[in-house]
Amino acid sequence: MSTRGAPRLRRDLLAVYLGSGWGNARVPARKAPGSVVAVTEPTSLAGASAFPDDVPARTPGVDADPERRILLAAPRGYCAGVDRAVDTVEKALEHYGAPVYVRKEIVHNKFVVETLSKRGAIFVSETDEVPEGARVVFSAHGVSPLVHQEAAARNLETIDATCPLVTKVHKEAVRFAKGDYDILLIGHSGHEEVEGTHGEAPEHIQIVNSPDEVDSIEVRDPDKVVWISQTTLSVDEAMETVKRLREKFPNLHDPPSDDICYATQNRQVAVKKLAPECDVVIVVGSANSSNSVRLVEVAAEAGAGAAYRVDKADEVREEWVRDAKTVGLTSGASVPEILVRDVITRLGELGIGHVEEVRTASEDIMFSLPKNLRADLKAAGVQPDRPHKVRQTGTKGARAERR
Ligand code: 2E4
Ligand code: SF4
Repeated sequence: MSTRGAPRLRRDLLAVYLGSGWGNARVPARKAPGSVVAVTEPTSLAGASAFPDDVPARTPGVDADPERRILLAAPRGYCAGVDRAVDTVEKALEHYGAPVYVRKEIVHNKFVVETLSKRGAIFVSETDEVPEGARVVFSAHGVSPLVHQEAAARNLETIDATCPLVTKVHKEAVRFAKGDYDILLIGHSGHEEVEGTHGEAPEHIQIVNSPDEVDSIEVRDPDKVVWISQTTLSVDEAMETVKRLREKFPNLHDPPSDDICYATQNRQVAVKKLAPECDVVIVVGSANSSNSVRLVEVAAEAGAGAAYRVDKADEVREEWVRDAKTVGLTSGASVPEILVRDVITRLGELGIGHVEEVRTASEDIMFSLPKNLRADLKAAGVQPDRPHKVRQTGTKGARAERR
């Protein structure tokens, strides 16, 4: 079976983008032809991060007030780990055929999950819902070793779409557990990523949900304690927790590199920059998306008049923006750009038609597909359309601003 659908789709979408007009242009108050909203359901959801997002969409035909504007955050939307995970499910469907089982939501976005379901993905909560011997994809958030064992016991063909930056944190946990450290995992209990990381060394790891929990933590040896974290936390809140931990354990060890990933940091830096100028900030993302919810909090803390999360354009309420001169707009790492474009259109219909981009970093990162899927595609003669090695560049923007 061919996997050429995705590249074809990219050209389709690129044509839509090119047709939508570039630049921070003031939009005349008239119906514009070639509206980007025509595409509500793309052929593929992967590859969005490959699109240039350095210029905003032009708002289609509206009676827009030129004095009212949208500040569009960049970077926003898909990160490299999400793009890879979504591409993994799409390529698995194309190559092996439906159904392909997926343990948990591949990423925490309703539209992505609904769209992939329509194409033949079956989302399950646990591996025991997958028929013996069937193929199952593990989500971008990662799984504990126990889940791998359960899958092996049922002879499942697994494809692991865990983001490499989550895997990096798992490896840190294993290494520090081997060194017999007490590991303090800053993150939200119950979140899939935290469950997966915790499962690497449950006897060594304690979860710290917030700065206030620090007081009640007890360790075996205060000189042999290390902190690690979930990848999608608020940087400021996590640093507050670390500060409190260090007050309690002055010899607290740091992880070898940032666990809060480049994408989380970059999106927070961008929304922080625009929030003080905004009467309201709208974040596109699903309710269970940790990084999207953090963007709402970060926007509010950085001075936005108000901040709201929406899954899709029709959730934007007229009263939120009725008196707004400046509306900030961003999206979480699991959000396809098409949903942001729809919100721009909705805001245009509400009279806000001038789009300005606020860019704080550029990203140039792409992760290769999971190894066994890549091998199967190669054996079938399918050309990969992404690198074979993990490439990580472009993360310095966020770090430079934070430190
Ligand atoms: C894996 C790790 O973790 P969060 O709830 O923010 O996940 P979401 O699926 O919304 O974003 C992608 C992702 C996946 C982030 N980190
Ligand atoms: Fe990976 Fe970061 Fe994206 Fe999570 S937000 S999937 S850790 S790149």
